[in-house]
Amino acid sequence: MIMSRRRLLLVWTILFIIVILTCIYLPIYEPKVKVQDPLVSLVATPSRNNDQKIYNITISHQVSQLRTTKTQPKKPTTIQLTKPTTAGPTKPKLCEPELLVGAVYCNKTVPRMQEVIEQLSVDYGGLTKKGGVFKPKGCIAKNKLAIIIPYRNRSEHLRIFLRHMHPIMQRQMHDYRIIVVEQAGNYSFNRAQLINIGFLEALNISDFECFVFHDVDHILENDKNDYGCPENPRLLGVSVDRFNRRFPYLRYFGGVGSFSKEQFEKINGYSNLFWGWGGEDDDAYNRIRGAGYSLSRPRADVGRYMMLKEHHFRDKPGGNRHMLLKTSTKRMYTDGLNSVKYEVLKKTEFPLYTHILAKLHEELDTTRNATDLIPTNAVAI
Ligand code: BGN
Repeated sequence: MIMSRRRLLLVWTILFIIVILTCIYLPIYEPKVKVQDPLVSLVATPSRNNDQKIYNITISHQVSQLRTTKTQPKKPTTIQLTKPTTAGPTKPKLCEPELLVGAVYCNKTVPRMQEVIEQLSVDYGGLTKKGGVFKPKGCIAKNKLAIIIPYRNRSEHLRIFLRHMHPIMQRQMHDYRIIVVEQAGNYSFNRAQLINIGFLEALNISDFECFVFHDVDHILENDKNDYGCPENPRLLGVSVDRFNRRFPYLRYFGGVGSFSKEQFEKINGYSNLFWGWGGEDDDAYNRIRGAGYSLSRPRADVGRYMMLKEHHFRDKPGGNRHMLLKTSTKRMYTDGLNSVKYEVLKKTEFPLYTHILAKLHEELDTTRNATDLIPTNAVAI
């Protein structure tokens, strides 16, 4: 009886020791498993500043889980508790604009540049970086876009334009830069050369894939008019108040046009020979068709623009434009991007745009006959 009581006591003691040891061992063991995979909790904490970091950490998390599974038995409770439920994709997605509203209000009052800077610049809590640059966060923009503005002496329009366009481009989620190319001096304006210069200088800044050539007095009225890369050269300004909302004529390519880099190179840019107002856009239309592209356009209610009238001094119409238009497709491979001559006098990154002041080669004016530039072996397209 005594023996059996002793035995019973021994059994209880052993059981007691086991219970004590288990209690001591478990709390030590549990944190060890958590510490083994500290990256998991990092994944669940989204970082707004460093998307690449999130991506790397997510991968590390998966690798670390694999390693755990191989070397020791899986502990499902621990993994379930700490595994993030929301950190889904391993790679950032393509940007999809979700904040577009369609018709937008156009504020035509003229602001001071400082007011616009205070509304939009990162220096004041806005989203636009120095040089007029924006890149969406948390997703990959479909393309890299340069918005080129041929410009001279339209400061009021530029301020209205910047205040209006930056927020729209940001809602469209483009990775973009606004580049204003200003013609130095008082010689007659050459919109087409400024466009060519803008294209070439933009490519010196970055590897842009899409280009929008934009008159500064055109204010977009519908934010669903997409400025991204078009499949074919695209006329974005279809319905303009100045033309009473009527499409001017079938071959019209003025105001706002968009190209991919390849398309613009294929047509060799615009002609350099159109000094003064008019014709260069019709010539561009001929090149587009001559290179075998069809022209695309948005629906009229989407490609809607208001044209700023005040502070507008129109240049004299170019005297030789009618004659030049007869030879568009014959000149297109010798007169254009590959023949433009200019000098960049100044390049500045202002808070809301990149400014390029260019001096053009004015002797290329009407002193030359258009036919001088047609190579003798040219084939008409
Ligand atoms: C046209 C101009 C275009 C201009 C539109 C709209 C010419 C060439 C001679 C026929 N074309 O007349 O450049 O965009 O008007 O204003 O002048």
